[in-house]
Amino acid sequence: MNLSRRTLLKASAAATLAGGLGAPLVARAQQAEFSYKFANNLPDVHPLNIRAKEMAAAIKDATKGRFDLQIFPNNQLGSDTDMLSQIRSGGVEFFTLSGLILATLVPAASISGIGFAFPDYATVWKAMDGDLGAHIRGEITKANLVVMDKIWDNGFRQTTSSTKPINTPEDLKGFKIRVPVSPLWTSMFKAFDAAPASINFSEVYSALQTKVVEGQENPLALIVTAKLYEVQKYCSLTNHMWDGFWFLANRRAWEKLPADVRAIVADNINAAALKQRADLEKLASTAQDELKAKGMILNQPATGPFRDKLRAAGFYAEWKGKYGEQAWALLEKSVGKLA
Ligand code: X2X
Repeated sequence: MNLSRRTLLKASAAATLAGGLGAPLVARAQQAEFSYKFANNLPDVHPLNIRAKEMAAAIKDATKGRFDLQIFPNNQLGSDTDMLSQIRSGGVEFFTLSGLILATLVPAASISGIGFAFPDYATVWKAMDGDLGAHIRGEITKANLVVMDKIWDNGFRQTTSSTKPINTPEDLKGFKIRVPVSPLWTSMFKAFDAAPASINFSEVYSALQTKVVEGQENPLALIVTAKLYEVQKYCSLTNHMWDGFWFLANRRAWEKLPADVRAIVADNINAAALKQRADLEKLASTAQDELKAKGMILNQPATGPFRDKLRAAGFYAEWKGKYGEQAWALLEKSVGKLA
């Protein structure tokens, strides 16, 4: 042992005795003024977590070490339902959540997930960075959560199954499908006469593996990164809805930050969101080949009959009534007439 290391150990032992905290002196000297947790439900290798890691490093740099963002991917701190209550109580400081699941607290937040509303990404970002997104963020703020300006991407959702490909709406009849915990999702798959089961993402792999459900629906990037191809055979490109993650903060924790730190954190989160959107769009174009290589069988159903089925079941009329004329008009301003 060299001299400096021995000195250091002695110093830290002394600090432990004196402070009774057990933390080595060196580590304590480096501790950030603010150490905040960011929880999410996605795999470590998903673009959201890759960009979040990069963003955490940039924030640490820009705040000269004052702010440390600790990332907990993959439901390490609990399911979405658990985390939604944690972000409200302050158990976690940051959390990314699908607007559709957030709708269990903020009903307006699911409007962006209406079936077959968005034709493409250009229309999504124009609406979510425009009036529709502003309306939703206003409602989230009223529920006493802080939300960053730029929504992160989850993607356009596709349907997978262990039993059969989905080609027409009739194939969904009685289909045992996992949906996230959200009234809109359940309503939509009931309109298809499927048998939806609300299950948090933390339980999806095992629910598919044990065949509690036949299928599920998620964007290609997630089917790849969460390895759902290991427990599903068919992937039907139903493209039935777009989904994104609002970057939420606990209000008390957010307001505790000095204005300069707050600005750095928000700017970096929003900048990372834009990069993550681009990553996912790129991934979606290569993911089909990757899934085929893993042995999945892909098919591309015509979406018209699915839309017609939703219309005939009164799905659009029902949800227009729930969101109200004003919010529905904001959606239709972006995507055209739905109902
Ligand atoms: O739960 C899901 O399926 C997921 C990961 O896509 C969401 O967070 C909505």
